[in-house]
Amino acid sequence: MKRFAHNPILEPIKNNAWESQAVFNAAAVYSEGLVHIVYRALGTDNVSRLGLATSNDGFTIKERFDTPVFNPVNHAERDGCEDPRLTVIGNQCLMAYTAFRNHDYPVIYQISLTTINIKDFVNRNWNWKERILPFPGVRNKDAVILPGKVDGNYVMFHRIEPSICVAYSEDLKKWHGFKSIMEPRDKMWDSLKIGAAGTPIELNEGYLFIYHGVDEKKHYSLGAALLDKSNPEKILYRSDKPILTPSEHYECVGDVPNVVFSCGNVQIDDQVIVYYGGADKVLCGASYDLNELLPKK
Ligand code: BMA
Repeated sequence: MKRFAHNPILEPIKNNAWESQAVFNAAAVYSEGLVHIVYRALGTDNVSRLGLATSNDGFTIKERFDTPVFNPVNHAERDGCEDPRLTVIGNQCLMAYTAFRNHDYPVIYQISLTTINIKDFVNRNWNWKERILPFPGVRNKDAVILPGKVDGNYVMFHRIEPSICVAYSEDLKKWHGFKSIMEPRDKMWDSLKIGAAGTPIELNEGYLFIYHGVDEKKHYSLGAALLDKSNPEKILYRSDKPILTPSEHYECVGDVPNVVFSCGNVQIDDQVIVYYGGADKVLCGASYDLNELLPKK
C-alpha cells in the first residue's frame, strides 16, 4: 500500500462557494484512458454537491471543473447529495449516493440512485436520468451497485447500521432479498460499524471489495474482502488488519478527525488506485499492487 506522494490531490477552493469548505469522498470511473473523479464538495451553505476532476495516470490531476456536475434537486436531498459511488454496466453508468435532509425532524439520510449514459458521462453532457429512492424514508447510506448482474438482477450493497446488507432488483426501482451479509467484528478495527468503500472490482478470484470500518475510538479505516462471483453474499476472505488507517496529518486533522473514507477506486493494469477522503476535508489517493492485496494461496 502506498499513499500518493503528493496527497492531498484536491483541496477546497475558497473562491468557489460550492466547494469552499471541503472536497472529499469521491467516486471514480476509468474510461478511454482517463480517470473521472466525481467528488463530494461541501459549500459555504453547508450543502454537498458533486464536482469533477480528471487524471491520465490516476495520480496527477489534469483538469478540474469550475461548476458542479450534480446538484440537489428534490426535497429528499435538499441539504446535499453526498458520497457518490459509480458503476458502469454496459453503456449505463449508475450512481448511488446519499440524499441528505436535515431541516425536518428526524434528520434523515437515505440512498438515492440515478443513471447516465456512459457516452454522455465522458462527454460531460450531464443528462442524469430519474432519481430513485429505493427504500423511501429508511435511514441508510454507503450504497454501491456491483459491476455485474446476478440472475439478471442488479446487486446493491448498502448499510443499515451497523452492517453491510445486500438487495436485488431487475429495474433499479423495486428491490428485494435484503439481508445483512457482513457484520462488525468485536474488538477489531471494524468493531463498531462497516460500510462499502468503492465499487467492487471483478478479478478472476472473485470481487475485490474494499470497505470501511469504524472502531470504538470512532477511527475510520479501510479493509479488503473477497466476494464469490456467482454469489456475492458469500465472503471468501476478509482482512484482519486494515489496509489503510489514519496516520498522516491530512487524515487525522480536518472537519472530522481520524477518517480515511473511500467511495471510489479504479484498476489500471495491476494497480488498484483508491481515492479517499482525509478527515472529511480533502481528497487523497493510495495505490495497491493487486498481488499485495489478495490473500496468499
Ligand atoms: C460517514 C459518512 C461519510 C463521512 C464519514 C466520516 O457516515 O457521512 O460521508 O466521511 O461518516 O465522518
